[in-house]
Amino acid sequence: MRTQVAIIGAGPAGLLLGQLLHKAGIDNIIVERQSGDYVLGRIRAGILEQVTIDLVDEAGLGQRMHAEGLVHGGIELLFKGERHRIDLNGFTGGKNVMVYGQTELTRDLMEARAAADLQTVYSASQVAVHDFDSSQPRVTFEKDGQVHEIRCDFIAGCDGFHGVCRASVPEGAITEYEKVYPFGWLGLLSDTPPVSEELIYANTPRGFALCSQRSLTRSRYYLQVPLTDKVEAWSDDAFWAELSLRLDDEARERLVTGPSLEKSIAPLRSFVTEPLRFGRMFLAGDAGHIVPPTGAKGLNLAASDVKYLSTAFIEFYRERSEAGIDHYSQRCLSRIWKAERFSWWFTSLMHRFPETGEFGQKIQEAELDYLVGSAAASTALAENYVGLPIKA
Ligand code: RFL
Ligand code: PHB
Repeated sequence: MRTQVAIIGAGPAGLLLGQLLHKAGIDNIIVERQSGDYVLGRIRAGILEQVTIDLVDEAGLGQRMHAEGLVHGGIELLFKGERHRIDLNGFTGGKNVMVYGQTELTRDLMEARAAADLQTVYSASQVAVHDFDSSQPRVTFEKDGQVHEIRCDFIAGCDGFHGVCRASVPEGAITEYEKVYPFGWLGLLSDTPPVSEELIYANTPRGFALCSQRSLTRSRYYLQVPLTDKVEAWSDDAFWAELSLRLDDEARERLVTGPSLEKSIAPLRSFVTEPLRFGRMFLAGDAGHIVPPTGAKGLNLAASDVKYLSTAFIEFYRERSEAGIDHYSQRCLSRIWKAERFSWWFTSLMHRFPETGEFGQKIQEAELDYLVGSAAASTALAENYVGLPIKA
């Protein structure tokens, strides 16, 4: 097989890149380790920034997103038993975010790819990348007991945190920065109406909680839990009881409970790889960086990487210019580190840390008090939450 860009991973980064390249007339093949159903079954992100919405529109796939996505102009912060609204729209001169699940976005991208008859190899095993330090990189994989090879101009490593691309870089050529948090998020999805119109981020003596949603009839809730907790030990009843204890009186009364459609525990991590380019292989999305989910930045960062990478490839093929390729790492990392900082800060502000004593607790409360009372601090939160602009 031969293609221009071999994309490893059919998550949102890989699928979006494939679509943008296809629109620009650049040939690509996606190789994915899992089946399509498995990829669609993963419940993950829920919030899209304007930058991501624009990119989905650019790919020509925004129709269902605009019809079904819910535009949110604010979030609520709950602490010391009271809720305070941050007017995202007001503090950013009219910017919003959109509630549209990663699952739905992935479905739109998969359907468009199938409709355009673009090649995606699902359930590929033994995926390996070769010769990316030369001008003729290769990808090999096994499918149905046979070994296949793709010869290509470039490899896009969109294979997530546990992928093969980053792992194939020689040790001395890569620097990794990491922070692991001493807790996880237990998430529950249910077909119940959301407890509130907007998202509620709660800092409570029992730990952090988040009330999110996927639609007017589907809710997504999260609880901060110790890393030692096992999801099997959390019955639905136990989840609802604990969530209830972390809400304010009004939300507690409004909370509608129901059977879980999905329940899982995710660890929280901050992680950045530098650089993101290794010869003719490029890392994009979770393959190159991870943020704790508190700032809702993971999927949106994957989208901004893809914007820079697709632009760089288009420049390369149309204008024979390597400028975009040469600047890829630096352009991405500048935006990535700002999102890392925001996600780390918001995580630190909203969670209970085992090592923080009463002093730390008081400082957190003072910062939250300051945040909701200061237009300057609220503006800083709002402009980061809706997403920093993509620089050309
Ligand atoms: P993905 O989605 O992990 O996709 C990578 C794909 O690569 C495949 N793969 C391989 N394929 C071939 N060969 C191999 N050797 C391979 N190894 C792996 C995998 O099977 C997979 O299909 O990465 P991508 O595309 O970079 O997308 C990143 C996002 O998925 C991620 O950042 C977000 O989900 C993070 N995230 C959130 N982001 C937001 O922007 N807003 C949110 O509200 C938000 N909430 C969340 C989140 C992530 C969460 N978890 C579970 C980590 C909430 C949670 C709970
Ligand atoms: C979600 O709906 O899954 C979600 C929303 C906001 C976050 C994290 C996750 O900050």
